[in-house]
Amino acid sequence: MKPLLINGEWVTTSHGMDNVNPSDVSDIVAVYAQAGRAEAESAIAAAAQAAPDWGLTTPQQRHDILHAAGNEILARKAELGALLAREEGKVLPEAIGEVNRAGQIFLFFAGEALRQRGDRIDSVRPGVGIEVTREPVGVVGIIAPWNFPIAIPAWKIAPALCYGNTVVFKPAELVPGCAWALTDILHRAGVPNGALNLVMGPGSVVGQTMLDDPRVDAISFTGSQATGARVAAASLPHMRKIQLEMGGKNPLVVLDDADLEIAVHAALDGAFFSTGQRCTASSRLIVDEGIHDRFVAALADRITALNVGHALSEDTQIGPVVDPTQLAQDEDYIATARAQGGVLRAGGERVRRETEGYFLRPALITETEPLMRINREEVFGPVASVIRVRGYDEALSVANDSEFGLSAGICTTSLKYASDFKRKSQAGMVMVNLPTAGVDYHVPFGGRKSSSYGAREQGSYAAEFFTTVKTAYTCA
Ligand code: UN1
Repeated sequence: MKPLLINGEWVTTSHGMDNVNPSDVSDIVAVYAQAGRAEAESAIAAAAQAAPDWGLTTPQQRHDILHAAGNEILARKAELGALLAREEGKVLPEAIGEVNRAGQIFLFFAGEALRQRGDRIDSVRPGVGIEVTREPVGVVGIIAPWNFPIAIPAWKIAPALCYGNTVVFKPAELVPGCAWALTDILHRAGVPNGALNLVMGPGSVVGQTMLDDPRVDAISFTGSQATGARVAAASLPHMRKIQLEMGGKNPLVVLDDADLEIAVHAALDGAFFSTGQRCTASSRLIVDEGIHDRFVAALADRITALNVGHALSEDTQIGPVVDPTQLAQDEDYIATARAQGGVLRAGGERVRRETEGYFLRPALITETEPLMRINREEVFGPVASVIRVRGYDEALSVANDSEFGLSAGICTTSLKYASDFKRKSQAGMVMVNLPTAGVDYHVPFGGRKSSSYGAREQGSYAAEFFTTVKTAYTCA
């Protein structure tokens, strides 16, 4: 059984959970220890105890640890990519790409540790000087989702440690493998005892213990809207800092003047790669009437030709859905969309392969209206809907008509429309002639409206969440 890490010790428990391969349910990756309330509390206590010393380490010490971890992740990307593909179902090239991203994130924050600086400002009063500096927040609880098993933990843990915080890390129950490997790498890279703790286990136990404990100073969460709301409500009584990344219903606008090949590729990649299981997925395709039929026909052909199958097979382009619950949800949304008048134009059927896995051909649903459920709620699977519009103004207004505001894209050859869309889109991230998903690791990530709450993740903007500002006055 793979153990928890608490206060620098590997700890086994009486409960273990199987990590099942969604491409082949007879393949168990490994068994992972499950923390109960007691283990979660020990992890929080250890993080609280380690916080003062870790917060006072030199930038060089933090740089060296993050740098060593980043280098090891990059050196092992083929092996870790295979583990990721096996436990989550992302195809191997995407999985290796994600591991690469995680490694780069650690190298970026290794550099950030050396670039921390403050401001020196003259007071409005004579003889008084002011220094503005950043300090660690303290103990950070990290609650990660299953869809990016190594990159999301990396982009939360790396800045947390970089800016001098200690961490209690709860990975998603479906993907303990990458979480364990990452923790092992950081532990061996020299993170001191208690500064990083790994507690696998259910949200209702481990997550809840973190929410209830006043020693947890901040929580960075990525996951569903419903759980995000619980994190927020439970954190308010503690006046705890929170950073929430939740859902999306990301629009990809295709105007009549778009390059058809670019638009079809942006939709195919944005909606269906990573089996559509990205909060940034291009799930609402908003298509101008002049290009609509050509776009839909070309996209449907590409969907039909996609090779859906085992994530580790060389010719697979789309891996399995992550688990039976998610598969049932995807199929429910397809059925509801059809019942409300949508037309299933391509895909949407289960695919049989040699191994038993959760294989679903990506679904394209046309003739949908903005108010249908398929255009309001996040599916989190390989399901995209098409809304036909007349011209740019209608496209913009349909794109913004959502409770979400994570990412938005437009395919056009017009500088005028591209510029206007970048300005008026009510999303945190805007893409021109690109899929809405697939972001860089060194720039801010996050959205508006119900998609996100709190400061941005990633890049140097991560300092907003993972530090607190101090203004110090001196009268000489
Ligand atoms: C990406 O699109 O490259 O959970 C990243 C998610 C997002 C990350 C998406 N937080 O899907």
